[in-house]
Amino acid sequence: MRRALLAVLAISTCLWGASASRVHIILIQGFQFQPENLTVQAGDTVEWKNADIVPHTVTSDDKTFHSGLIQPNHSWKLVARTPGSYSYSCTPHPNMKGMLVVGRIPPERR
Ligand SMILES: [Cu+2]
Repeated sequence: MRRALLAVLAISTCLWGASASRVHIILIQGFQFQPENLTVQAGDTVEWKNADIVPHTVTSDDKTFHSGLIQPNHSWKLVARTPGSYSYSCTPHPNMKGMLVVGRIPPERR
């Protein structure tokens, strides 16, 4: 009886953990960020994967984040901690633009 209760507790802890923070993938392909606009929650991880044959960067206009050159077939991860709207672009190709919105964690997920 007691063992069953512990098992239930363990499972619910795992489920809560899975919904508390997520990993979002943005593909860099054809000189575009896909998706171009992404909204995540604070604490989530965003991973940009470069599927092109040239290096790109992920650089926010306000310089909050800058990936450095992401080589082809490499990726760069950011843990989005501070809520806000961040427009970003690629330094070598300024016409490549994206928007990352970091929302606050809703009370039910705290
Ligand atoms: Cu680029």
